[in-house]
Amino acid sequence: MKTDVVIIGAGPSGLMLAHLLHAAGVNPIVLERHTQEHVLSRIRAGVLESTTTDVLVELGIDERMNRESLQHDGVVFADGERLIRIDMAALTGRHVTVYGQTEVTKDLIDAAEDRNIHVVWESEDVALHNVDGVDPHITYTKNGKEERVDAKLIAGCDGFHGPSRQVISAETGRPFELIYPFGWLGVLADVPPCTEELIYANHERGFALASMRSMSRSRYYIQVPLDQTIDDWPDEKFWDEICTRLGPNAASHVTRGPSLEKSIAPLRSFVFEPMNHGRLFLAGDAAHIVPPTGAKGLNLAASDIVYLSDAMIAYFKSGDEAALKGYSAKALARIWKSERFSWYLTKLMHRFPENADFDRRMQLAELDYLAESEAMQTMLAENYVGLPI
Ligand code: RFL
Ligand code: PHB
Repeated sequence: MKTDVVIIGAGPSGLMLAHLLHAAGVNPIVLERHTQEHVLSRIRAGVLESTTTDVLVELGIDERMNRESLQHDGVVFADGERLIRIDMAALTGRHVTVYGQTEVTKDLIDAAEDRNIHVVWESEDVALHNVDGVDPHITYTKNGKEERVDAKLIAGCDGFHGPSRQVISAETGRPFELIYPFGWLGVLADVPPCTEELIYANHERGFALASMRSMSRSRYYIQVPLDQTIDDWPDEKFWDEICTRLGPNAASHVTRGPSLEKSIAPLRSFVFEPMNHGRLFLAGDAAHIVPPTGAKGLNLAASDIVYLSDAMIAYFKSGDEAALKGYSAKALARIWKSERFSWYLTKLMHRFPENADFDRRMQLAELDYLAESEAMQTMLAENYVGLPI
């Protein structure tokens, strides 16, 4: 097969890129290792910046999102007893949209079928060849048969563990990484949320987050040590802990119910520079990871794709190599700012095992300052709704 762009990975990055290219008359083929059902079974992000919703609106894939999503004008930070509300709408004139990554992905997959965008599900053993040579191509296996796709450009949208980043040698690319000494235990349950807006809580027992997918489906998280597993957290113990950490105000509104999903995710900050090599361009989790505090992962994937699709379309329309060359630097400028915000919020809200008592006093002083200072609230609101692209 021959195509303009081969995209590895049918997560949000790969699917958004495929749609934007297709809409501009550029031909993509998407290769995805898993089945559609598996891709849609992953419970991940829940908060969308306007950068992300704008892409869906531009593509005309916003009908269900407009109907089912929730608009949040504020976000709440808790320290023990106190709730500090940041009025994002008043401070920035903007809001965030609560609509799950699973729903975004489902809408993108359904629209890809309607628009005849070629997605090869269950493509195994994807391998990249000659990414900096004259005939870049991909090989993969489907139903036991080896296939080959020749493409002018390759997009590595294959997440943190995918093969794309691995073909960039240590002489050419450089990783920057920070691993945190805890993870997030997440629980999804069909119970009404305890609050209208998200609550990020700093408690002396550790971080907690009250989030939601709808007015009848809640998503809660707590910070846990890395040596624990979900077997350490039967439902009742989880509900007791989340109530303690959210504080009495929010806890009095928590509705308990059986967990639909329970998982532990490690926390990591990671950036790979540069985000391209030859004809290969990385986007989304393939190039960077943020800790989930601040909900930036999916939104960064969307902003990468805005930059990358513009550059690829300029290349196919007018042979413009400059836009392709500028992609990495342009994307990284925004990525590092989101990395900073996610790292900052993680440090402000979690209990770190070392020097815990002093750190907590610093955190409480900072939260106190946040409660009093409009300048500080504006910094937080501006970053939370998403920096301009
Ligand atoms: P994805 O979503 O990981 O998609 C990559 C796709 O590539 C496929 N793939 C391959 N395909 C073909 N051949 C191979 N060899 C392949 N290897 C991998 C994978 O099957 C997959 O379908 O990356 P993408 O598209 O860049 O999107 C990024 C977002 O998914 C990610 O940033 C967020 O979900 C991060 N994240 C969260 N972000 C938030 O903002 N809030 C959250 O609450 C939140 N929770 C999470 C998360 C990420 C998690 N991961 C990656 C483990 C929870 C988890 C568990
Ligand atoms: C979620 O709803 O899954 C969620 C919300 C906000 C975050 C992280 C995760 O910062």
